[in-house]
Amino acid sequence: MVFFWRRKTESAPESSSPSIPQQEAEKDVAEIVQEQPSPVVDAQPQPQETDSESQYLPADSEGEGSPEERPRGLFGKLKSALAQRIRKTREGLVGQIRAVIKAAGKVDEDLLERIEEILIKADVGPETTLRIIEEMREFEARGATAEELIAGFKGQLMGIVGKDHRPLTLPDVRPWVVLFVGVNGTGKTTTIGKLAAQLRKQGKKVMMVAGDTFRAAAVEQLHIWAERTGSVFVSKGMGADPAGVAFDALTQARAEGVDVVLIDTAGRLHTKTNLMEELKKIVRVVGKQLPGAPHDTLLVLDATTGQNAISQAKVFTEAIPVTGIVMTKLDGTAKGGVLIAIRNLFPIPVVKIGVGEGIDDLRDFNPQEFVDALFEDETAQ
Ligand SMILES: Nc1nc2c(ncn2[C@@H]2O[C@H](COP(=O)(O)OP(=O)(O)OP(=O)(O)O)[C@@H](O)[C@H]2O)c(=O)[nH]1
Ligand SMILES: [Mg+2]
Repeated sequence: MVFFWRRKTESAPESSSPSIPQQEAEKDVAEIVQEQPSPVVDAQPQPQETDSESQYLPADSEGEGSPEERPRGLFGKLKSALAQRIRKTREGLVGQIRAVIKAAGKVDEDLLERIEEILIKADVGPETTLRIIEEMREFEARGATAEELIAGFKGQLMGIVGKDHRPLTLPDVRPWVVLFVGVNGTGKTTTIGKLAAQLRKQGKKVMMVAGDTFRAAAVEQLHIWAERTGSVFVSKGMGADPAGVAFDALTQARAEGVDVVLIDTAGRLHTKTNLMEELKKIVRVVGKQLPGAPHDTLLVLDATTGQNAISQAKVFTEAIPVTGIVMTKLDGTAKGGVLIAIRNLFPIPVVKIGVGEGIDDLRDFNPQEFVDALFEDETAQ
């Protein structure tokens, strides 16, 4: 499998993208300038069948997590906060593997089969599980002890999630334009709100752009986050052409000296080709308006969807140049193993993780800290 990944910088303007020809970008911009202000809708609204509108409001919690995720007493306080948040994945993945290794006492084929089962159940995915098991066979071949296998497993995970890691950093460009993409309900808007809060704390002037023009509630949800974080809010209401909204927003951002522009997009089904075309159009238009932009395109994936996140990553990375992944909802799910699969299959760094609904529940993804948290051992204390 070959996946397309490219980190765009100002020195790598839009013309370097094979999927965004210059002519197309010029045509899009000409269209937008001509068509405004009449709204253009070239995709069907995505019905929100199961979600109540209230779920789109920012959570009141300030990152405390659910009671079961909170550290309990002195013992709990010894645990790292991250280990608490990813408790279910930690127990379902490393906890169980550690238990079967300890119970087996020796490394043999039977043990490797049990480990394989646990990895699959923890959503590490077939390809990545196979890779891990193949590497573990080498431990079996040289008669490794149970302890050596556990330590080796930690090294394997670190090798996968740490490979080509790159944190999300503010580049030396102004405005820094970040586009958020991902299917319905993964946490794009919430992540924009949380990231804006972090950037505001650093004294940055932040603009939020309502590029999800399918639902009135989506625009309002972003508006609430903008007010809550003291960010500039740009919207042209429901039904407006998202590329047009982004185009105007960048004009305003440059005029007002905005440091960071965060563009929200609709959570669309990746199976709808016209919707992916619309994302491509946003990328083209933004790049035409400001060469090098979007400087980062972050794909937001929901850990609770397990293996679906992999097919989403495939579709989005093939359509547009994704520079980083945000994996949300790692709190409260046992499916967090999908992060390992994603890192094994895509040469795209996970830059942020969502560990709760609160404004402070977005963390930098630090591979070492993540693996250490997965390996925190309650039974050892
Ligand atoms: N537990 C938990 N919930 C989260 C996290 N991130 C987002 N959510 C919740 O997920 C739900 C959907 O989040 P949104 O930000 O609206 O998702 P979206 O991708 O913008 O959705 P659409 O606009 O429909 O495409 C909300 O209830 C959020 O509070 C997270 O890290 N942990
Ligand atoms: Mg949204």
